[in-house]
Amino acid sequence: MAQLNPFGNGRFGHAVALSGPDLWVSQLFRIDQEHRASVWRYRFSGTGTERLLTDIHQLSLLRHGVTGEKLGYALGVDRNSSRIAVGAPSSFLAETNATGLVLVYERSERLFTDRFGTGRLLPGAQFRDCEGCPQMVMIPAGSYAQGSPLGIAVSNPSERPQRQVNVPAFAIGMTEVTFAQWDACVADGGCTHSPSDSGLGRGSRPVVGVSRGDALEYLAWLGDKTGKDYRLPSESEWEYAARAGTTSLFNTGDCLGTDQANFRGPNPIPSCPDGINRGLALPVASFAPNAFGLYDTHGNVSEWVQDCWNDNYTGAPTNGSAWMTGDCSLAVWRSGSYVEFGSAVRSAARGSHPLDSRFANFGFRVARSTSP
Ligand SMILES: [Ca+2]
Repeated sequence: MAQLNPFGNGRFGHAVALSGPDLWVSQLFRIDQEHRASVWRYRFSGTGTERLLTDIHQLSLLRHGVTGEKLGYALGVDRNSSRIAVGAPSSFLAETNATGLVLVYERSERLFTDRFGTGRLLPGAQFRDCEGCPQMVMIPAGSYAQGSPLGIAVSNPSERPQRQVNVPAFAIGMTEVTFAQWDACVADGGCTHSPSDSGLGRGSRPVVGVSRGDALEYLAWLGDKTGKDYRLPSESEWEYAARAGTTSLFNTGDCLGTDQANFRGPNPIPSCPDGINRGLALPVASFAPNAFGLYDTHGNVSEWVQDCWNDNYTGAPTNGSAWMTGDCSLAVWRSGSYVEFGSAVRSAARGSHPLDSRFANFGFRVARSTSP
């Protein structure tokens, strides 16, 4: 499928490339006063996109007797790029399949939902499998270099050899799991451990004081509740998601500031500007997300992942799966936390602790596989 790219912040929202003189426009949308979408089926036979624009626009106006502007939707063609746009600004994603069928995905409160039973969520789509469940982000399949190359002074031998990993599409928590999400599991009898918040408050702060075993209880409960296969991310998935296409030390570049993440700012990467030391976990999503829309992949709290510990990447899987051999008495962590120096919150930084470790600066985020 040709995936749509938004074209600017204009009135047409998102756009899709068209090809061929005939087009089935199988879904057109109107947003009603309650911001709900309605669907009609139209067929257009045109000789060009400009003709198409006219037809769609006129039919829409005829059928509904109101202007798109008034109802908060817009249809049209970007004349410069000859792309058709469907939907309200920032309200829809659309794409065409091989036969020119336009699929449109409704956006509501930053939630992209497949309305047409294709079972497919676009990269960047966000969803939640239940009320109170972690918000998930669809991560596109891709290939990247995991770990650190030789010659990076702040890196560790455990991050080598750097190697190419192919990661299938999957979904990962937009944020670290929060106390509110954890407490729902405790209240429901799914989680046996109720960790202290050390007087900082619960709610949207990341849950801490949970071991990897505790995290597995939460994931099992979440799986039962939703019927989905929730799990911890693999190390490869975690780093791929954290990098979001970047190859630098951080997804912000080779420096990270304490206006970008929560870590021990007075000890940044050498030659990078100093920051502050907050000394506590902040509510999740207190800083800007990375390019995949994920928050706090650098610092705040460290995050347990699925793999067994290995001292280096020699022999590690290259298909994105977790490495389930090695020292399985140790749980691997990623992200680093508010207590760590800059070097320990890098995208490639990794370490381990015994499985039953419960620390005030350790939490986790969830993941689950998705159908292609
Ligand atoms: Ca984190």
